Amino acid sequence: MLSTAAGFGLALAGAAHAQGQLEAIMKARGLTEKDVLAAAKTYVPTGKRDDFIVFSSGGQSGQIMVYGIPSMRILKFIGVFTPEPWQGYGFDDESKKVLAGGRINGKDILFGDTHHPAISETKGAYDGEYLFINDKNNPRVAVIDLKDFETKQIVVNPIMMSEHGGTFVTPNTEYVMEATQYPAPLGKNAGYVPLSKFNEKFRGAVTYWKFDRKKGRIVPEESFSFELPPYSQDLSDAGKRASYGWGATNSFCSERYVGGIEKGRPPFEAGCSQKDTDFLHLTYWKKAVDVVKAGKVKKINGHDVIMMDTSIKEGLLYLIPEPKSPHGVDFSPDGKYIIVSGKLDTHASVYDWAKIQKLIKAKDFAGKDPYGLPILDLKKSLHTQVEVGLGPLHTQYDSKPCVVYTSIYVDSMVTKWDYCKGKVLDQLHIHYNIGHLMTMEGDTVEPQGKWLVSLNKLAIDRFNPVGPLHPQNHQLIDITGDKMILTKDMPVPLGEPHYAVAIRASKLHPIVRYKLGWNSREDKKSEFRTRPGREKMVMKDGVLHVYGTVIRSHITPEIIEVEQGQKISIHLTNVERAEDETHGFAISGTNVNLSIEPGKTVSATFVADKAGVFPYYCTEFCSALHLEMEGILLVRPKGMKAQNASVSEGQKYTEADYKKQYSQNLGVQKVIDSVVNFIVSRNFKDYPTVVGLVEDATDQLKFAADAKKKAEDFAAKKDWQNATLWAQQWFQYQVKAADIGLRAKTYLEQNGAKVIKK
Ligand code: CUK
Ligand code: CUA
Repeated sequence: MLSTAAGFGLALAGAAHAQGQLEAIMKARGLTEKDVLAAAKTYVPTGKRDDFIVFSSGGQSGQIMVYGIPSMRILKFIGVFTPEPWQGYGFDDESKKVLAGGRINGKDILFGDTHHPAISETKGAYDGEYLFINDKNNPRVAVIDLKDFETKQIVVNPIMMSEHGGTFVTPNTEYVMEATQYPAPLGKNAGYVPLSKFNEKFRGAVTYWKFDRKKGRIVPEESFSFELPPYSQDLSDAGKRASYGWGATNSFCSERYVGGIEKGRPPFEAGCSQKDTDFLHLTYWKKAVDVVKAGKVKKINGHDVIMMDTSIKEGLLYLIPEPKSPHGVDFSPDGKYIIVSGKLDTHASVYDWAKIQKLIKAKDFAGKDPYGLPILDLKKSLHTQVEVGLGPLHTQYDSKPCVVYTSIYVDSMVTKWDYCKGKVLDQLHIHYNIGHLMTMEGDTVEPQGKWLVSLNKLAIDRFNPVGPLHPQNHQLIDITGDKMILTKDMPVPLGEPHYAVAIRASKLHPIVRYKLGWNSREDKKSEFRTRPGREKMVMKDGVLHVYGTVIRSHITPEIIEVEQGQKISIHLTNVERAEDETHGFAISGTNVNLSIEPGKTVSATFVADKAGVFPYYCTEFCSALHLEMEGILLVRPKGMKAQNASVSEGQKYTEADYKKQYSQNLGVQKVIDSVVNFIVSRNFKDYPTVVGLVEDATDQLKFAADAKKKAEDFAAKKDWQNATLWAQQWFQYQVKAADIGLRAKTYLEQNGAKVIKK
């Protein structure tokens, strides 16, 4: 045994050795102390988890990217507007239905230009239940359930032709905001209107989509919009606390310029930046709900729209000038201030909500816009303006009171400043041309501080070159001290993320498996769910329905034979209860590709229009015999009779083969028994992970006993072929049970399980 002193000496020597090693590595790799500190702050050791989870827009990939902070490790790309093969999204019938919800005039739109994700809120704080994101181009909104990180719904805006100011949720997720970008006549089928009618016929709008929390879906019939002037509306934000009940949407091009460079007119960029100010729109959604209920709306394409005249009469819509080509609009956590930045101005403007409300109450207006909307006086609404840098865009809030961060596009910089006192605190260069930025829960009533991510548009020289199309660059910045410290770069290789939101990881509670036979896209038991042993094929209305199961390591059925031209609907249920035992299913040359997570039931419907032999298999390396997780689709030419069902196998088995396998299995059983003894003599029930594994192993042992019985029955009939094959199958189940049992045993050993008396 070591004496204490000797042990202490060894530890010291060890520390000195490690120090020497660290220095050697720093020298060899040319790392500074600053680099090593940044690495130490952000490194998440293997097996450890991140503190915050980011949901980032995937830009024109139409997906959402999920990653951790501080590690910046990517966890998932969620298919939203775009098919995503790994998740089977857009391949199985269930998710095709979700994508079909996003069809426009009957046309599949299989991409989206995602900009702004929003996490559902309760009392203005993230609750971690749902996620929303918009599609600027088409324009649509999607709902993602954070129980399983799957897209559940896509709704098409009924009146807009383009949008940008979405998605932003009201403080209890009563509504999800979506505002237009480029004006057009309202109504999806408004048809052609010449540009000479721009001022009279073109319009903007802001839609308040009603969200039903219980169902987890947007309810289009209970949603409504405000008609807005044909300015190019831009971003939105929902008021909170002091400003609860209101929404803000800013705009550019209030000049209402219509372009025409090909006719010798100055281009849009000149015509749209003529005036010194554009307009911030304030919409009083809380009161508007009653106005809609009272029926004071116009139905456009079946959708309730509050026209500008009504808004004026009811006091629902106000304008405030904002300098110059503004972009971001962000309410402070207490809702008492709104910060707006002008892209062509060096200032950020801080509006005072109390002053705004006073002006509205006193009907103290500076004038009217061409549509009669009341305009509040800029100076009288302002708290302060601060010079933050050239091309300020977006602002996020710190956990420290009055502290904010604004992205400065042209200067490639983040400016940290105090919006109460109106002074700049710090500036940090980023690489390069920052768009949005994000602090932890920084757009809620309780920002968490700690980290800031700079979502840069350009990466230029930061990474190993991969051709002319560069990845974007997300940079992680430590904001705990007075000075911002840049710690890490992360290439984003899928599209241009505009905005991202970060939630404390402990607020998310995703499931690890579905209830058995689950239609995840509709959140209910699938009508096609199938239990093991109940697999069947049924012809119904001319469609061959295959009710199958998948479990390590087989697909049931293994052979499907049809006549050419047959419509087939394959419904597969993953009957695994284990964590992380997803199976895939793909058939050669058919575009059938499924992802079947534990418990899930999914379907693939297709016409077997070509005669031939089409192997199918599991696409996830799920077990030692994953490659054997296979089957065959046989498509007979039209009119050809089915051959008799006998199969010719390559291998013949004898009584000796059977006995050899049988005795081997008995040996394996002894090993399994010893593992089982180890587990049940420990307090394994205190470990949910192990309880799950034990359930799984118990299943496998049941299957093993079943196969053993079949082997013995065939042996009794001296059918050595089937007896040996079933003995082999019995062995397969044993291997799986042993594999799971050993995982459970290791877990118990590593987590200090105690021996209990039996
Ligand atoms: S936007 Cu892209 S940088 Cu769509 Cu929010 Cu500002
Ligand atoms: Cu299931 Cu591979």
